[in-house]
Amino acid sequence: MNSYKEQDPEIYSIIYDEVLRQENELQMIASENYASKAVMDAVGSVLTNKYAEGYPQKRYYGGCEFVDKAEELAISRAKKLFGAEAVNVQPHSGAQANMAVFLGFLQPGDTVLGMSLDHGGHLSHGSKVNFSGRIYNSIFYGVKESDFLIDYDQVEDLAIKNKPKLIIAGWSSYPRDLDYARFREIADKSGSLLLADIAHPSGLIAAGLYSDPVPYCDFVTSTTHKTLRGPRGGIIMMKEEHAKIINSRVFPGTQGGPLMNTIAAKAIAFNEALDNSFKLYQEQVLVNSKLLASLLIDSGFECITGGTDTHLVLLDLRNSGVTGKDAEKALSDAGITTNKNAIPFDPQPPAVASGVRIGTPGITTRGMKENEVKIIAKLITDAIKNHNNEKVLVECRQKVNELCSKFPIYSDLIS
Ligand code: DSN
Repeated sequence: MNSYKEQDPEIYSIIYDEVLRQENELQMIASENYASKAVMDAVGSVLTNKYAEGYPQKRYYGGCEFVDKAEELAISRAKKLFGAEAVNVQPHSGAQANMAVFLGFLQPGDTVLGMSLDHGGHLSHGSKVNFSGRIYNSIFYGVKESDFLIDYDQVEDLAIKNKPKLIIAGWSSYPRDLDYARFREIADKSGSLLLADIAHPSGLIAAGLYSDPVPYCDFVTSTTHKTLRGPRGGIIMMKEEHAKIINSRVFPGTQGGPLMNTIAAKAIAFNEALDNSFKLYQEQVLVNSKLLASLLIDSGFECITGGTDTHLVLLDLRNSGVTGKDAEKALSDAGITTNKNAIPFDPQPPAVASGVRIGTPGITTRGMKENEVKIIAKLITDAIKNHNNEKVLVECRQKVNELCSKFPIYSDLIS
């Protein structure tokens, strides 16, 4: 931090403010987490200087003898963590991991069946504003209006009728487990390849606390920075038979030089996730999210699906008289960072939305447990119910700051 304090005080001050924000406020965006100091140090290491196009032992540049070892270690640790036959650790993001699968096994115009974005899917699963919906023919399944659970019969009907080349099982705001065996059965009936995008639950999966897609899927993509708690990036797990094509679609297909600093940081994160303490952490993430859902329900809120099997809770604010946008702003004023989120069958446009997505990975990394979740549930309730009352929001913020000060996370970065 201090190395550029004098050289570039403007950027120094911006990063310092961000350190304070992350330290003093409750970070409850479900897709964010606090990476370890070791992970962040590796991202900021000299490996950022190294070009290494290609793969270990087959590079287009000299001087790769050490970064080769880092990538080999990242691959072997990821294989062990997820029980995968083959792994590519080079994707810069989850969306680019998905892109490599599309480019590897689909032709432009081929049909892809994914979860609809407004029911909890992801942009890169066929949205018209993304490459996946612009180049390919995307069709969507969703959840049932009665219980907000995935309509597997609809998945099957759509698959059999449209024979998609690829089916995607994955989500960014669905609070329940997935039935990968059922997805496999459907994919076999329709002759489709099956991709699981586990960007959100990958840490839970690594800890054995969410269904494991690896035995059922041709490809499993993930980000490395959400529940997995590594550096910002992507990864692809696959059957060995697909590795040659996938590797060639990552590089040179969609990317040039891999970010070797990030790959080393991924290796560190995978090692952290192989430790028993990571399982305990993920267990607490789930204890915290389930408790948060039940306390918010007790306070009069509705949660999509009535609870959660994951690290996230999706509040349904339709009957509360508050929009997702207003709730996000009130929570932010109270020092609790979340994001407004569409709920399935949302009457509001996405920029307003009727939901708020709240995640527990970040607070759990700070060491917060049931007692703190009780305080947080009360603060969330007070902030949303008093979204127009500045005095209450200021009081909530003071309580948030007090709570955070008892669970320091990056205090060594604060002078
Ligand atoms: N944008 C991420 C999320 O917040 O879920 C998914 O890529």
